[in-house]
Amino acid sequence: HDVDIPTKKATFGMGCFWSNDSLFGVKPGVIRTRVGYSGGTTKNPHYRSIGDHTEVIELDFDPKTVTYDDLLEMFWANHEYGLTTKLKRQYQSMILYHDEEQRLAAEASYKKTQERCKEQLRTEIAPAGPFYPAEDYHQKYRLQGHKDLCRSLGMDSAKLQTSHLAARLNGYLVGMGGRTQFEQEVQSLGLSEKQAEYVRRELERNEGGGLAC
Ligand code: MHO
Repeated sequence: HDVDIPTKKATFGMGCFWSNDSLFGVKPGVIRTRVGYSGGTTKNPHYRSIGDHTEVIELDFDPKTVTYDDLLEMFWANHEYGLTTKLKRQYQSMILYHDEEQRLAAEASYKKTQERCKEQLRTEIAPAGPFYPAEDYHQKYRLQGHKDLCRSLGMDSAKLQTSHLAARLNGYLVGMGGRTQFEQEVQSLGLSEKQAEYVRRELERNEGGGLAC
């Protein structure tokens, strides 16, 4: 199951990338997600040798359904951006923009947020440079916890980064997105009745729960 429409990219550093993958993966208009390392200069970073990079999430979104401003709002509302404690470079709060329009929107949202905050923001805003996808086991981390489901869907390492269904399930399975949205799109996701029932059960079981990392 693939969604083939024109998309734009967005890249954010918001702490541990597992939970951000779930958060954005169920957002209407977000088509695909992948997690990785960016924002630094080290060549070929890995989780255990991240160098000066940061954990980031990269999204392909449909700008007709969700705007970059909507995504920025999610950015500010869903992470600890290091106001009072200095964060490790691995968890640096970061917006990596892909064009001039994104740069202006990012800077405006920073300014707006700073006006509400007493502390100096430390969020970094920089042009998107090389993005290094994280190891397979970090992609759709929450979905990968459901081994039988992954097997029945034929989730291989490519699909973990390119499948719209994978992005959605990675959120629904931890209770994000909500039952109403799930029912609205379950037909188009192409799940079997048995798979849909399984996801529904997990969604309900986890709804409203926190997203520990
Ligand atoms: N608590 C997790 C964070 C992982 S996140 C991908 C760990 O220590 O492995 O940074």
